[in-house]
Amino acid sequence: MTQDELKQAVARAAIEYVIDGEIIGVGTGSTANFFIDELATIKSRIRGAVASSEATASRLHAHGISVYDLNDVASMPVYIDGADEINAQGAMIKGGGAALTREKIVASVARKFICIADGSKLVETLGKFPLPVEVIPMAHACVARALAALGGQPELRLKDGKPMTTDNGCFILDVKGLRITDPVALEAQINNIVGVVTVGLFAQRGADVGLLGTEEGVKKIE
Ligand code: ABF
Repeated sequence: MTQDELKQAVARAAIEYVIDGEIIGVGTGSTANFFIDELATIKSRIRGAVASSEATASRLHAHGISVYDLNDVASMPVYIDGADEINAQGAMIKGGGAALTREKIVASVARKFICIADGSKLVETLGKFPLPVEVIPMAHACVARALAALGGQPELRLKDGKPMTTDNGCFILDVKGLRITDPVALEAQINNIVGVVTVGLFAQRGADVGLLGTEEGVKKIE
């Protein structure tokens, strides 16, 4: 199976977690896009969705799915999103798609986080994928120094030769060289650096269920 077929399989499997008559939180990225396309096939069963990025909102709109402002939604049963890495405990690295802050906010309002990914994202120790950290633009250099002091090698993410700007008007530092043995502690530590908006470690609030696409079928971790 191709990687896209594995992503499609988990996207389809995630439909079983959608609750009729409710609002669903929807993540960002290619796996989340497959999920949005599946969601469109059952759109009459849901009230609508909250999007974790402008790109996801556009795709939901294109399918005729109502997109709610998070400020108008007090709670939602489920948030479904991809990941760049996930471990067996459900801790994740996210943010390769630069939507980490909105993803973390929407996930925080959901009662259950379902992570969908192809099996290659399952790792024993997080950190091979560079850890994204969203930062306030004026602070990128001082935050980079603080991340280097933690043992990482931060690099400012560029697009067309300029710092890439997120949906929130901020920058991203991608931190290589971290072997993350205690993701909960490192998440708290990086969150504490002045100038950091969000760290792409989702460990304090990790995935409740992971659906991983493998050649042997969809594997579930919870
Ligand atoms: C989002 O999309 C992210 O937080 C993660 O960076 C990325 C995963 O992308 P894909 O599904 O394309 O591998 O969920």
